[in-house]
Amino acid sequence: MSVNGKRRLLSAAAVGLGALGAGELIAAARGGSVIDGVGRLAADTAPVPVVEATVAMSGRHDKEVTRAGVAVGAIAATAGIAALPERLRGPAVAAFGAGAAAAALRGSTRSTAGAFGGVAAAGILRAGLRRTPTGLGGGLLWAATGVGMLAAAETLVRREDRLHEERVRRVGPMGSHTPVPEDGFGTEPGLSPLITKAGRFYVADVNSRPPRIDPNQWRLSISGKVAHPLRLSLSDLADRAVEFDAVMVCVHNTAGSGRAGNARWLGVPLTELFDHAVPESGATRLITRAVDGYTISLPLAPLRSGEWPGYLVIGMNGEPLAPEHGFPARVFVPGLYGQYTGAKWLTGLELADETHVDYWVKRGWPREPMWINPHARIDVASCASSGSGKFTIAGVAWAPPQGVSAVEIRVDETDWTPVELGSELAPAAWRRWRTIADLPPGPHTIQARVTSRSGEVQEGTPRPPFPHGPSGFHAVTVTA
Ligand SMILES: Nc1nc2c(c(=O)[nH]1)N[C@H]1C(S)=C(S)[C@@H](COP(=O)(O)O)O[C@H]1N2
Ligand SMILES: [Mo]
Repeated sequence: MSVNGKRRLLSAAAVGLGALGAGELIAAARGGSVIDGVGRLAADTAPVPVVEATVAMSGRHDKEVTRAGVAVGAIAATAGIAALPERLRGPAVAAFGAGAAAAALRGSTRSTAGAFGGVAAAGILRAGLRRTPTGLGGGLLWAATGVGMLAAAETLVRREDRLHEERVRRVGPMGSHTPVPEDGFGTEPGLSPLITKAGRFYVADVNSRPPRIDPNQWRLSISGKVAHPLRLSLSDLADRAVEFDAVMVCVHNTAGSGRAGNARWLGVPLTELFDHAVPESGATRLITRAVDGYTISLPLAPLRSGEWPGYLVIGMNGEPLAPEHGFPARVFVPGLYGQYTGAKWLTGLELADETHVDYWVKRGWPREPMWINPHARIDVASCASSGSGKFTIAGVAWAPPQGVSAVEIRVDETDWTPVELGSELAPAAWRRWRTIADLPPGPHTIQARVTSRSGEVQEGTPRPPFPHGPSGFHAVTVTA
């Protein structure tokens, strides 16, 4: 490509950035986002291998990576449009704007503000491409304006998020605030606390940003095949809620990763809701529906009998659920992977037959809820006293709902040796463990494994999350 050609593409990309920034700011001023609409479209339609690769690559930053990917894609597409013959550019820009608007208007997350921003961005793009800046200065001005407007849009969104967080806090405490019992380990530098604070708890869902739900307007409907449909407010639910401790684990939590957290939850046992609503004979499935259009359905029989103790959760660690963790309510069945445990940001519970197909099941994930594979994570592997080969090895392990009966480590794939366990908060919660290993000089690989109270020993063969959940030992290397 000629130097001029390259410069033209760069200028066009700068115009693209400017137009995107303007569209995003216009959308944000009305409480929406062009980028988030396209990001959600990508999350809803990407083939499973693409989703899996994105999650694996971006770790806990999948939302940021998706947003950045959308922005880079839009800018690259602008350069592509500029390379088209003049007569095709107008239709291409129009198609681009229509696509962004359609993405914003899709499904239950539809946003007219996002659509408006998309159309505005296309208009600005068309005007900008007609007179693509030729000099360096013109291009830089477009780009700088674009970056500035993206930053301004982000500021607006953050302000709305803060206002929402305040509204959530005003709901008041959700839980007894009785101190969490000590497990005997105190605070070990680097070792996960017994309870994960909301701000440190992993966040996983299909949205770019958490939906904002007004607690005063919100009602939970219990409908479908029930004798007594119900509509319950947050305070109706709070009156019947109990506390329980449990670990929540994402099905994408591969060996040693951080997509797991342990919390003290406040929730209404689902059995109690069923007692009031009275499922009819044709009801075999509980569908949990959310404002983001996500659904998870669970078999009714084990939930109704209490064999699977499920909860309608409204509090986490003494507070209302944080917006990103599903405020005002979510369903949680301890022991099931997050993807199968129930939806955040609930709108309703529907009792139904077997015909409904869930969000991820449409994309090829197994239909039936999946139980969490027991896992031991190594948080700490550090020299206990300098100059010696003594290493503190410590971490957390879980095997919900049965609980952890043993954790072992092995050095360089030799024999497994048991470690000391902290006392158990609850069988469904994670349990901390620790040991001192005396290591000869040189590099060593340390692995950990857990055994559940039902005798299930953690599977060591590495396996990716799709389709049956990840397995494999967490391993760390140290040099003594
Ligand atoms: N409405 C809704 N609920 C959802 C999801 C979602 O995308 N939308 N993701 C599920 C997944 S995959 C997980 S792992 C858990 C994560 O809950 P957390 O973000 O509070 O950790 O929420 C589940 N509930
Ligand atoms: Mo997940």
